[in-house]
Amino acid sequence: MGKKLIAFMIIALLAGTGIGYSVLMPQVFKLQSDILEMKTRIQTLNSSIDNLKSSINDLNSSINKLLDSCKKVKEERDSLIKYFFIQDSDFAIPLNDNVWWGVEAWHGNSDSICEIRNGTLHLFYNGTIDYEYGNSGVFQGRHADGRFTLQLLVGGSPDDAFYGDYAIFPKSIESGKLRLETRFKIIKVGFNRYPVVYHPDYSRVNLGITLMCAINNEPFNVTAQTLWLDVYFTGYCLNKTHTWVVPRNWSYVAYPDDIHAGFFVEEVDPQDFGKWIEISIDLGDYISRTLSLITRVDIKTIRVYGFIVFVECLGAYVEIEYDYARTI
Ligand SMILES: [Ca+2]
Repeated sequence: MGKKLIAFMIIALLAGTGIGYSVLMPQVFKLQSDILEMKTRIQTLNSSIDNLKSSINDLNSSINKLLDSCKKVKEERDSLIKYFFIQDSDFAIPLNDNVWWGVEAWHGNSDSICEIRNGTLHLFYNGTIDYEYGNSGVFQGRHADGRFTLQLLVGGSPDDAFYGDYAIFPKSIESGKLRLETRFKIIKVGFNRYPVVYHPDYSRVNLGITLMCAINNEPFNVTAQTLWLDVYFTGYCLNKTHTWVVPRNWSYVAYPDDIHAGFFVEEVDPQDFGKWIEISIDLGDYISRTLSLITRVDIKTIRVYGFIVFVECLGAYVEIEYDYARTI
């Protein structure tokens, strides 16, 4: 007998006795129940997917709201930043008639020269003392010592600027927001005597602009901790025989009582004395970099009440002319 025939006979026998039905039916029920359960699980999964989708939408909407808030905060912060714009930046008005610039003469003496003539600021300082710096220069706004000229011109840009007591900067300023341009000529620099303070081996000459600032919400007066933020255009160390240029980007911070901090932003080689030097720097960047040097005080913002354009010496002398000093 063939195998096919035997199988047929067995199936016929099972069908005839009802055995096939009773054996297979529970499996069919089980399958149906499994299918039902799978359907339910798929429905649950679908509903979970819907819930997830809705959560994702909610999240997206929250993210958009947060982004909007960040944008608003940044816009508000930007509207709080006030730059200062230097008035009579070309040094066109003689000091006798000048309401913008006041004379700065720290440890001034009979040799000191501070005058505006022929469209330039002419400065000479002869540092004859050996125990402290002295300077010749002009200031604008309010001086830390209490003197003041007219208010500063402040604002987000020269077009929307107004007269105010101070410019305000956050600790970090975006690059490219505030530039300083100046043109000057160093006429002569020379050694007088060795100092008895700081460094006995060499005397010093610096020129630049110093911002006189209040820190955070602190007041600005002689008893407050004023920040003197120096942007030196160039500086020199001198002894009897040699003159060295202070390297570009050399920085310092000192906390004698007030805070003094700053950068040397350029180098003018002694062979270029007598030539006009033009400098254009990202002042906002140097302010930020200087503020990040100061670690002993937690600075959130500074207010610039005034600034000084100057030459200063310790045991040395310097004569220079500034053609202009402007912020843009
Ligand atoms: Ca000028």
